[in-house]
Parts: sequence; structure tokens; C-alpha cells
Amino acid sequence: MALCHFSTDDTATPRLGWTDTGGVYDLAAWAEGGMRSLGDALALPLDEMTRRLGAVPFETLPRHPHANVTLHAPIDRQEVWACGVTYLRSRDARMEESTEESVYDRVYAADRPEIFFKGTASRVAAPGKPVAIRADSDWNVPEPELTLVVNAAGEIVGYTAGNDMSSRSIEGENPLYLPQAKVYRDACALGPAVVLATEIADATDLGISLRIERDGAEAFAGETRTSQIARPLAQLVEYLFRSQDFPHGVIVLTGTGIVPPSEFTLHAGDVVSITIDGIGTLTNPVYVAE
Ligand code: DO4
Ligand code: MG
Repeated sequence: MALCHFSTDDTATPRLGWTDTGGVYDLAAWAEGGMRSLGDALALPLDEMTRRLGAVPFETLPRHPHANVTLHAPIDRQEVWACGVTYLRSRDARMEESTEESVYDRVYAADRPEIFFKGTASRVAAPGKPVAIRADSDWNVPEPELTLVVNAAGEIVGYTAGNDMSSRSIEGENPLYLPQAKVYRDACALGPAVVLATEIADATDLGISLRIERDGAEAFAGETRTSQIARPLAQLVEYLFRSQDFPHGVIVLTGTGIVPPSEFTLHAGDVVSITIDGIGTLTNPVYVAE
């Protein structure tokens, strides 16, 4: 079972839904549940959220067939943060692209992880909607990342797939340009839904795959496993919550372990698909953001 943001009309405000094989139940229609959106659910401690989800009166709720539903990105009032250089592959790729290779080597081995601000809901693309490459960057890649959905108490409530779109040329020129390499219009995608942590037996050993299609053919494919992440997921959350409050929860991308070879760059019109075991596939076409 998974939580989602959905509407039955593309333009309507997204509602919190419970999606399963039979369709999407409208959790926002359950007034006593008090969970109209993800932010309402993530403001609750995990045991209270679980108690409420265990009491959902399914027989009284509207249920929409998947074909009638538009999925929105599973985010509303949360910030998106991202962790970097958590996989050896990411460390090696940054060292290759950068004028300052030692910063990546050092952060990979340091106690404190690299965690950076990635954006808010306004910069996040929904499943099926376009993600962007920057017009002033000539070397761009998607980053397929296991993504943690964390509540206000710092508990990992669920998982989704995330795409941390990145400019390798801008970050490579100078690591201080990281915010420009990482934060811009449609620089992130999330979805398709939030699979509850209770549904995932072992988040530290999930397969992640990336496929990039160009003109109907495969332009790149790669895979990794979350077992290659060099740090415990709880450690990433613990550092993020130091001296910080997230009253409506927070979305945390855990880093990429798949980096296409250096000669590869995304083109407008490419289609990026990220699949994570037990979580699903997030697919987005690519455009150039002027
Ligand atoms: O150090 C820059 C960002 C790295 C990153 O986003 C990743 O490893 O996924
Ligand atoms: Mg990343």
C-alpha cells in the first residue's frame, strides 16, 4: 500500500490518496482522519499516523480507478534535501569532473555527510511531467535516488523514487556552484507514490535502475543497489535534523550510485525512467529550461 497525491482533474488541488491495485481511495474525503495532504500525515508521529491509517473506513470512501486519476508529486509543504557522495561511484565521478577533486574524497570518508538543499514543491516535477536541464549547462545527467519521506519527528515513514537532476559542467567548474548545478526550475522529480516503510522489508538492499531513452532507443542504462550506500540511512536523517525543524516533514534524496560515462549528456526529448524495487517506476521526459 502506498500514499499518493492525486486528482481526478489535472488542474485540481492534489488530495491525499491510498493507492492499491484496485484504484485510489480518497483519504482527504475522510474528515475524521485529518489527513488531506502528505503534510498533514507527516506532522503526526509515526504511531499515530499508523493508527489512523489502520482505521480508514474504506467502504465509505470514494475509490477512483487508476485510469481516471492523475498522480501529482508526493510533496506539498515539505522541503527537499539531498545527500551527496554517499556511493563510491558518485565520489569517483565528481573527482573526475571537478577542478577540486579532494573535497569529494574527503566528504565520502568524513563523519558528517554532504547534505544540501534541493528545493521546494514548486521545483518538483510529478510522474510523467518534464524535468529540466539548464540552458547554460552543456553536461547534464539525471540522478536516480532512493528517497526518504520523513515526518516531523524525524522518523522514516516511507520511500519514493527521486531524480536529482544535475549539471556536471557547473558543479565541475567549482564546487561552490553546487546550488546552481542542483537547484533550478524542474530540477527534481518525485514519485510515483510513497510506499510505507512497513511495506519494505529492507531499504538497505533495494535494486535501483536507470534507463534513458532517446528517439525510441536506449541511450543509457545502469543499475545499483542501496547496499552500496556508504552510510546508514538513519545517519543522514540524524544529521539533517540537527538544529533544524521540519513541522510538515521533509523529503530526503539519499544520493546516486549510477552515473553515466563522462561522454554522456542528456538531450531535450530524452525520457528518464528510474525503477526502485518495491517502490515503482518514475518516468519523466527532459526539456531545456531557458
Ligand atoms: O557533491 C555533489 C552532489 C552529489 C550528489 O548529488 C550525489 O552523490 O547524488
Ligand atoms: Mg544526487
